Amino acid sequence: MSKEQTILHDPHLSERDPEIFSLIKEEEKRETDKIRLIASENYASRAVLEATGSILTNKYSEGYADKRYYEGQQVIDQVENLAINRMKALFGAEHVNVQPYSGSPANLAVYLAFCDPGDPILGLSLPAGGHLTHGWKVSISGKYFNSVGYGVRKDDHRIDFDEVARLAKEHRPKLIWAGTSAYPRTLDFAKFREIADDVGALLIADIAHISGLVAGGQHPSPVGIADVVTSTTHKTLRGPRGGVIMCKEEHAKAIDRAVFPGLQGGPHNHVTAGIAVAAKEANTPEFKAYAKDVVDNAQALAESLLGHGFSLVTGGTDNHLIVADVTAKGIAGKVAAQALDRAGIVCNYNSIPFDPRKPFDPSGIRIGTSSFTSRGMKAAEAKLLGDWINEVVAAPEDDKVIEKVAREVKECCDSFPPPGIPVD
Ligand code: DSN
Repeated sequence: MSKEQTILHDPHLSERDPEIFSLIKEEEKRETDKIRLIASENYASRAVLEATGSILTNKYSEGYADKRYYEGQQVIDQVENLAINRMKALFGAEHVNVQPYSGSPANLAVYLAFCDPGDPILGLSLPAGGHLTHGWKVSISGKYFNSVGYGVRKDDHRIDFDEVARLAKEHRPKLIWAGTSAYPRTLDFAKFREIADDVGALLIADIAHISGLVAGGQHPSPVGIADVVTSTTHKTLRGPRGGVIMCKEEHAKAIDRAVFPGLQGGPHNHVTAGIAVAAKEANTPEFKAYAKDVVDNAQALAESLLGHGFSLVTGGTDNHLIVADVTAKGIAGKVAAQALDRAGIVCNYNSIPFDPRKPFDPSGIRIGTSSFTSRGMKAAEAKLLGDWINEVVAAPEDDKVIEKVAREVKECCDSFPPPGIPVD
């Protein structure tokens, strides 16, 4: 086949599949014109997107560098080693595995490495701000293991370390999770370590939400304290959708065997390349400034919301996220989230600790500032954002208010084009 014929048979996406092409364009516009506040999302850079969208997707490479089950790994071994070494340098980890497909498989690999079915495990319960994979009953982690959940204190919604210690003594868990999905405060990894040591448990830190803050020096690191640290790579870290496990050298074999061949087949090499790029980007002074801005913006937004009389879980934030109990404003979380979406402000409804309402119709909303900050928005915009949220929550059915806020949000967004999205 001549070069011309190959090109003829390999059209661009816009020609090959106009439906998917135009849906991608539509999503680009949505991500450009709206303020995205979902705490687990971000904007990956153009460089990360280019690596992740590359031909590295074509290659199979089951195994690890120099020990693969397929030939032709001259390039892939270098890509994976770069990703590993950059993550090691970024977090100071002894051993790194960059193959988990995302955070849930990374956590499942930890169970496979250290637990047998039925073993006791201890994690922050989902309604208190924990993650599904830390033992919540509907997840495999709650079904296959004898899962016990600790909570937060009723008076200040902070992690109840007395309860963690008591439950650890009572149930002697194989492992203890220190990690969260909707918890706005700093985690005291040393305190978790103390409790784990008292009962001979492994300490596993899941830093999926905060890994960018850890890398940027805005949150204490569990590396060197926890036995194993898991993370996604796409939240505050701003990489592609992926997962990573970091551990002490003594656990390296168990973790690597659990990921492959225990749980997964071939690693997604295009994602590994994206992780390598993100780790390089995160090891810069610019990224440190970004991480600081993420926290500063969350605190400016919290202040603005508190000024409007919002009730915030724990009364504020130390990290990238805020959980607000909007029932105090006479509205349910889902109604608030849907009205905000119509106004161009995208967040998610969320349970609050001790929520009297059901998870599908809870009392709160969760708001994160990672994507907002990636566009270069700062405290002045965070203050405005608090004003807009207040306006919408006060009049969720009023189309005039929603349209006015949507116009103002769009105008603001026009001044802060997000990274990674081509300008047409
Ligand atoms: N479900 C994700 C979140 O939004 O926090 C984490 O996996």
